[in-house]
Amino acid sequence: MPSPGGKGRRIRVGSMAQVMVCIVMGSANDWPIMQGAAEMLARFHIPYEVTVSSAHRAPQRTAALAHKAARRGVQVLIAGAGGAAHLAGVIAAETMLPVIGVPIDSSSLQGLDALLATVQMPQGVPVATVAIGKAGAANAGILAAQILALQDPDLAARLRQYKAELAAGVAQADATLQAQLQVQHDGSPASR
Ligand code: RP5
Repeated sequence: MPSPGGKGRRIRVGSMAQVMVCIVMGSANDWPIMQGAAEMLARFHIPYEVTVSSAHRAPQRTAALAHKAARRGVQVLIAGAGGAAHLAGVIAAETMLPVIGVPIDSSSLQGLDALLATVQMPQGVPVATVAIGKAGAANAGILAAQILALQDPDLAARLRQYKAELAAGVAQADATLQAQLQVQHDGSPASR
């Protein structure tokens, strides 16, 4: 997928299908992190779009984007920002769609500032805040998929398959570790 950019332009993936998830970033520089959310949505065959907007640098653009999202058929918004990260909160203030916030570690505080700014919403305006950085971005994509799967049995099946693969990976990692430990044990003087 190309880097997102261009004035007022949204990169759209799944061209013939209705966009279900809108990924918004405070800066195009957030893309290397937010790409993780896009990759998860693609993995689950969810049509999405990516755009840049900023709560501080482009407040009107951000409000308009949030206002129009539901009318355009978007069902979940993912907002990633760093520093004094108000993007997810401002979007949540302007829409009834679920908003997932990704704190990005782009400042000298390594994302702790973005985490607190994203998670500490006042009562009445929730933002589902995930972990700082890459794991959070990937989890935002998975969480969006889980929300959409409530109304989509095929998507739910793809998510179940993904979780089964995660569990199989853990079992495989343990089997590999046990084999290594066994070799070490068999080679130790005490076992001879
Ligand atoms: C935030 O400020 C953005 O989300 C980004 O993480 C950070 C720095 O933005 P740039 O100055 O790199 O555009 O609003």
